[in-house]
Amino acid sequence: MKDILLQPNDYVGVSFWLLSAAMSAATLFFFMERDRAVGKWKTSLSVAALVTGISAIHYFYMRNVWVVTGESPTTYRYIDWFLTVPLQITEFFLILSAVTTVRGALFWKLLFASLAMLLLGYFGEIHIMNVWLAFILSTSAWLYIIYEIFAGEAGRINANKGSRASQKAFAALRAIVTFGWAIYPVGYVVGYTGAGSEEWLNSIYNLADFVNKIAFGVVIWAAATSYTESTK
Ligand SMILES: *C/C=C(C)/C=C/C=C(C)/C=C/C1=C(C)CCCC1(C)C
Repeated sequence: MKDILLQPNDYVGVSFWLLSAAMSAATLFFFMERDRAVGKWKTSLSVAALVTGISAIHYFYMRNVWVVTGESPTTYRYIDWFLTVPLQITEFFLILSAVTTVRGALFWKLLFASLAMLLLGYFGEIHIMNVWLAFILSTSAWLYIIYEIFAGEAGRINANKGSRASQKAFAALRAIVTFGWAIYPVGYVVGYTGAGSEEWLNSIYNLADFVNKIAFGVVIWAAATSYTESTK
């Protein structure tokens, strides 16, 4: 019978546990640090805290599903992503509009592409669509986002627009969407090809969430607090 308590050799279970603690602590941190920020940076820190907060709630549940059943908590994971990815796209767009002139239509394009990316990935993971067809389509949606933020109108950053803090935050967030987000498709490929796949799938997704939710928040926090201090 599968154990109902976390076992010392259940490394994936331990990573779920660490993530739920880290997401909770990050949430508290971003909320408390809000006081140090000025103006719209306060909103940015609130959004960062919402992202880790929503994720913490899901990690509490995902951890239990994993420890008790040893199965991937796919539905909880995707509900989490469906809530947090749009919030991150919103945050990204807010910072983008501070460094260049962009049309509102771009926001909808990024939002739609990110939702399509997640929906297709979900269809593949719950096997209502061929795993590799879903992968190819989902990856195309992600590549489209990268194209938009580098080559599209979002790529034409105006060096004279926005503060240095927003310029730096934009560059860092763009790197996260490119390199940080790349960890997810790697997890999918390893998870659906290799042996011991459920373990790999979940460890890689957990690592990816750590980078993309906590590091994402830290980038915003660094910009928010440096802006405050440089203008004092
Ligand atoms: C906080 C959660 C975030 C930032 C989640 C991001 C998720 C992705 C970038 C997922 C991408 C996928 C592909 C590009 C192809 C395979 C299927 C996915 C959904 C894992």
